[in-house]
Amino acid sequence: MRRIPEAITKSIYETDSFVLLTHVHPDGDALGSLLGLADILDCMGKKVFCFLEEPVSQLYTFLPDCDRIQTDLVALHAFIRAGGGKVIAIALDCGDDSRLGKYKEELLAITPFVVIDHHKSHKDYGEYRWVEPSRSSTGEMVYELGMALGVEISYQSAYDIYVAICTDTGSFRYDSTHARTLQIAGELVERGVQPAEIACHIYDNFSISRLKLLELVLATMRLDAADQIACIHVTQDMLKQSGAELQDVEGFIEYPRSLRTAKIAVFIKEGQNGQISVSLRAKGDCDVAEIAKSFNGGGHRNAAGFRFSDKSVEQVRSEVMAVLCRDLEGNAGV
Ligand SMILES: [Mn+2]
Repeated sequence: MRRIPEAITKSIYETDSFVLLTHVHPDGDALGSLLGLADILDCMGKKVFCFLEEPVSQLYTFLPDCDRIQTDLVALHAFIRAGGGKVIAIALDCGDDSRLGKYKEELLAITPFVVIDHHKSHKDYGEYRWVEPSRSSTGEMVYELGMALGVEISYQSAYDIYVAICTDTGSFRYDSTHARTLQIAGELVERGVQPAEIACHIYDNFSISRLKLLELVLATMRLDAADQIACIHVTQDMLKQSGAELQDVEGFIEYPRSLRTAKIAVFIKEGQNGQISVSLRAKGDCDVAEIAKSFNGGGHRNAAGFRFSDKSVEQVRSEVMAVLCRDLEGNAGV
């Protein structure tokens, strides 16, 4: 485990106002890290502005403090002005500055710009960076940062950080789960976090429309490479038919991934405006980060993704499946 760059802890001590940011379409790690760090900074008596370009997905509104996240750019500018130019931006769990969203340029203009991330395919941006791909989650790093800053982690922060770690490790199942990950989770539980309560919010919280959407999506499953690749997809039509939203598909890729023979799970999502995004999950020693990179995407060894804007779901599927089949063949017998 690497040391936290001193420039980061030093500038946190010396600054009063913080803008916290994360990637677009934030997942549990993004939101948990953001809110967990916000609470740590609160405890240090700092002023904190949590900014997202869109409201939090209803999958995560159970996070008790998620209503502190603001989407108002005018309020953000007012906060920066009030800070008298001495404001730090901290981007959490964002491996690529293009994922900061549509206000990227304005956000990057805040200096110093600090980046805390664990993506394997991390692209360098910002002044101060603490990037550790071996970490299970950015939430784990936020916990270490809180410790390094000498802050007593509150129940609130512990809750947020636990959600971050739990979601990014698939409930401590992925191979990014290390002894330190579980140690930290244990320390969070000692601070009052109840794993069963959080698991209930994350996993046993489907709406009827979401479950209907799952039914439609699972019906699209196609297998290839002797059942080693399992591919599902979702279309705008299915969203209409079920009454669900695209954000409801979070976690659906776990189903093709759960197939005994599957080495790679693929999930193709048709967004609005013809955007197609592809998520990949790998089991064992398959490295999907490299494959995602070849499609101009990124991610981790076991979880990665990329996007297209000018192809149909069918075109994307045949193209991606062909590359994955070749990749599996290439690795056969190694
Ligand atoms: Mn993450």
